[in-house]
Amino acid sequence: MTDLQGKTGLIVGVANKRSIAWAIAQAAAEAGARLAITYQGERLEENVRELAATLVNPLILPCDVTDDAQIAHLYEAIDGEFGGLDFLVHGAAFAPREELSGPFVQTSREGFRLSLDISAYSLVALARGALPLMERRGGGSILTLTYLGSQRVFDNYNVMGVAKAALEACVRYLAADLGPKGIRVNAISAGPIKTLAASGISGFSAILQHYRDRAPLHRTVETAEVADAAMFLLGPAGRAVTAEILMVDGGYHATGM
Ligand code: NAD
Ligand code: 0WE
Repeated sequence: MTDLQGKTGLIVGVANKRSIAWAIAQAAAEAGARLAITYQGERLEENVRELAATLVNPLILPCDVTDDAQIAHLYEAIDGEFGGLDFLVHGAAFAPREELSGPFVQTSREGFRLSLDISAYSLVALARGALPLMERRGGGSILTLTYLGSQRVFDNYNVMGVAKAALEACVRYLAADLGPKGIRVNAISAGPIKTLAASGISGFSAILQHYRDRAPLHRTVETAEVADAAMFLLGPAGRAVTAEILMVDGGYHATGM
């Protein structure tokens, strides 16, 4: 099992118990890490506080990733409490609902801007904030979550696919930048999972069924399985791995006809 004893981590992207970031938080806590967990606005605060109550001594803080002041305050609080940071898990993504149906060519300028701000740029902003805290620890590990829609066209994924392509490029550029400081930057590309971010996506059940039919493992993946892969990338076993997009999708990505 991964040993994160004595390590501290920041988890961004927990909305509820089905969140991929929550599964990663649970696995990291199980491995002995002390965690700071953020919530996006008061709407989700109660949810996150209830979940975090099951952890040992968590730090719970607000963070809307579009707000530089909140990011600055977040790292001040973590610095004050932990005095450093060993890992960051980024699981924030958003596109306006109207951009996730219909033709991609109709993507609005504002929808495009907001989607890339929240889903891609936020990794850069959060990595920059983490940098001094991780440097003090002699290195660190940064992990984000992506989807194959970055490389292939999936109906209705639309501007999120463009945002995930940008996010994956950010992983490579950040990895090159931060590697000399001992900071690794990776992504897990997960297969589809019925989380809050998937709810209300018309035809999501059909996407899940398509993966069951086509993926080499003939099943979908679970958040706990994504978390197991995350433990590899966050922990000592992943120490030589950076700039990597690790597919955790039952092998779906390898299929053709
Ligand atoms: P989720 O809804 O539980 O998580 C998405 C999170 O993004 C939420 O916690 C939400 O609060 C946060 N977020 C949105 N806008 C934000 C903002 N302005 N500031 C801060 N946080 C904000 O759903 P999930 O499926 O666990 O998604 C986590 C990540 O995994 C996302 O990057 C998603 O794209 C990715 N992913 C999901 C799937 C899937 O099928 N569910 C597959 C592959 C990758
Ligand atoms: O990254 C995602 C979903 C991200 C997402 C979801 C929503 C729904 C609610 C971003 N923004 C929003 N905005 C909302 O208003 N996934 C990988 C899951 C997903 O979403 C899809 C998919 C898959 C897979 C949307 C269309 C087609 C396929």
